[in-house]
Amino acid sequence: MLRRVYVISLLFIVASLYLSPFALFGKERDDKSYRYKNDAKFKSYLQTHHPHVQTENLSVLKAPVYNHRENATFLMLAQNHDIYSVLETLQVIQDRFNDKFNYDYTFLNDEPFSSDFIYLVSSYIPRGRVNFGIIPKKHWSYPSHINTTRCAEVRANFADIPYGDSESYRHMCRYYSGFFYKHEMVRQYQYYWRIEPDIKLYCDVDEDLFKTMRQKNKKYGFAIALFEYSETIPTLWPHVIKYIQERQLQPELLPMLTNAFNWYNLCHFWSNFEIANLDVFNDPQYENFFQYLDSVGGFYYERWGDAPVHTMAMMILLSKKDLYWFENIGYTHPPYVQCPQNPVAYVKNRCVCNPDEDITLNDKTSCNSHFLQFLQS
Ligand SMILES: Nc1nc2c(ncn2[C@@H]2O[C@H](COP(=O)(O)OP(=O)(O)O)[C@@H](O)[C@H]2O)c(=O)[nH]1
Ligand SMILES: [Mg+2]
Repeated sequence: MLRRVYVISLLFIVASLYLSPFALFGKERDDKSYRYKNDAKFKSYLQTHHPHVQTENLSVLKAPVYNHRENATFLMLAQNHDIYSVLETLQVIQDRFNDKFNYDYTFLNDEPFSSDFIYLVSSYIPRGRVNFGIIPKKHWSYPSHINTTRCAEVRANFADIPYGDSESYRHMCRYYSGFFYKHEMVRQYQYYWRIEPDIKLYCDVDEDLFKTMRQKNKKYGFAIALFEYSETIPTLWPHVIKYIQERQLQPELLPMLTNAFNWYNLCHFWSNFEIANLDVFNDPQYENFFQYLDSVGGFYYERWGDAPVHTMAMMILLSKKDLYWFENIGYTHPPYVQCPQNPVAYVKNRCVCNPDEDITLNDKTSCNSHFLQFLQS
């Protein structure tokens, strides 16, 4: 009798490893999640829920993952028409890194994702959870204190600078500056790795970079660092200095961003690659900083990018020991490349980039060596 109880308990435990708790206990499944079992069922699910009625966030649960992972997700903002560039990004991320580690993905969009986008992306990712989130309208539109007539005039005058005439680009930069971490699908994670359509990894990544972040107690990790177009941020630095002085802050990292004329040196972490601990963004001090920047209107009256904003926020909130340069990552977001210089790492990690094209060595176009000198001083 006792043996039978043992066998039945064992079977129950084994079954619970393979089936969802809902299947075991017959509970209703959360309707924002879909367990992806087969193509035909998934397609018919999407047909009834998408594209016209995706009013809610959707999580697609692929094959379960049992290896020990950090609580982390890839994060990508994308539009439906980006689908094939998104798949190219997924190909390199999966092949070079994530087939080993099986981290979740979170895709966000200011419009509902199409059923094609959801189907193709979910089909490509073999394991884990894939989140498709809708950005709330109030996070992707003008705040009430902004004068939209003035915005339109600014856009017309900024036509000569990159994205200077774009309204959606400004919403995007403001979203990445002050809202992405508030999205309910992002809030469930501790770390994120930002990716974009059309980026590439040039080398295998055998190390779990999220684990590296935790074990080294790092808060913000970067790859390429560049100079910002000064025309996009005429008043950002004076505002940030005012913010610092009014609060009598003494940021340890202030010299990292200050030039010989005591002005902003234009250096910033190129934020299309970021691996960070979300606690930094959820810190009330970050919120306070963002609210201040938002109140003065520079996201719309100029064209402040999220990259200098993140960099300046990190300058205010963090210290040297919190920052981490992912030196051995082979990475590109066109047109710039980071290609590992260490020949042993290059061969071991099966890199395919040209080391001579590495921008991080070039002091005229990149801020990496400046940052590094400061961080190691
Ligand atoms: N959903 C959505 N995503 C956007 C929009 N504009 C840009 N993005 C995303 O925001 C990120 C940065 O935009 P991108 O066009 O690559 O800017 P760049 O890297 O500065 O040239 C990318 O992940 C884009 O897919 C938009 O209007 N809607
Ligand atoms: Mg981009």
